[in-house]
Amino acid sequence: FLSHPEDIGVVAVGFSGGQGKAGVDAAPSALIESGLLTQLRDELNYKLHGDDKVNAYNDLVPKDDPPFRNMKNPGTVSAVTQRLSEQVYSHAKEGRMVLTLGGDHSIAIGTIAGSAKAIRERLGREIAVIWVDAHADINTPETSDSGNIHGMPVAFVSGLAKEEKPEYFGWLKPEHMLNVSKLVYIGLRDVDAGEKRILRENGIRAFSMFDIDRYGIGRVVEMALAHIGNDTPIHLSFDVDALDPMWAPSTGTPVRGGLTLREGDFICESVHLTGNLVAVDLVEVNPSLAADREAEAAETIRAGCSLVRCALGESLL
Ligand code: HAR
Ligand code: MN
Ligand code: MN
Ligand code: MN
Repeated sequence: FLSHPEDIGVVAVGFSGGQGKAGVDAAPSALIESGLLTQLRDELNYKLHGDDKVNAYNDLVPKDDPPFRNMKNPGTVSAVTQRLSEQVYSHAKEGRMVLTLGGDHSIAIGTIAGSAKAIRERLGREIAVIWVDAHADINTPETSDSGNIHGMPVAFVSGLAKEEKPEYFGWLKPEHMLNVSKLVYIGLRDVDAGEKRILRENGIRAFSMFDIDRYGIGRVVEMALAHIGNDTPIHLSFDVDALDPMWAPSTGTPVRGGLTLREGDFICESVHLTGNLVAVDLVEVNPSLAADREAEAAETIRAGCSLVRCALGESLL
């Protein structure tokens, strides 16, 4: 599905407004400083497009951004994700793979909107999304207890949460949307009651940690890919908190009982092997959140780099 499989559009999103903890905006520069882009260039031989500069989007932050329908920072998150959707779209419409380094998971509103629109225009196809996460991030503003938009991105890009006002995600149009029948989750273990109802009522395919224990990661990935179908462009949205805190402690909402790093890498490798990957997000790395800060942040950054390299084919022999 890529016309330039050796080209990657990189978007570095230094944004934390989808949740309350500072620091997740520093992730892209930490990932880049640890050598991720150099490795993609020199070891995996990709040609990278888009500058290594981290977008802070400060020009988009409204002076006053009061809560709306229970959402925190709604105007900011809407404006940033709208701009991001245009950045992702401009790479994807050239037939490049798009790699987005977050930032909190609210940014997936922009990345999915941008790739869905580009793939529709270029190929007349709908994308599938593999969402790897401890959380389902499918709250509507009304079902969310926290009001944090990083718990709502899937609801907005799938149209389950609707809003007309353009300054509050009303800019999302049908061409940006993800069909929930093409969504599959892996790694869930902390899902709110309202989210469970949404998953059930919409028949959304989800593999929890229970399924991974029961079937093993190999069969789970096989079933997830079978659900999507083997001729479908795939957008992989990987929240580092899908990994167990043993491997990724520096993240805003760690949940014990998660994936091993090896299981996370396996998911990424398997998706790479389909040959259908068109976009990757890596989100929720927060280098400033850790008890033993330096060591734990470094461990989390290392894990994030490993996931991205695996998604881009590093382990192919
Ligand atoms: N479900 C909770 C909420 O809506 C927790 C949000 C999830 N946090 C994340 N996203 N890191 O995966 O607030
Ligand atoms: Mn080319
Ligand atoms: Mn998430
Ligand atoms: Mn999460």
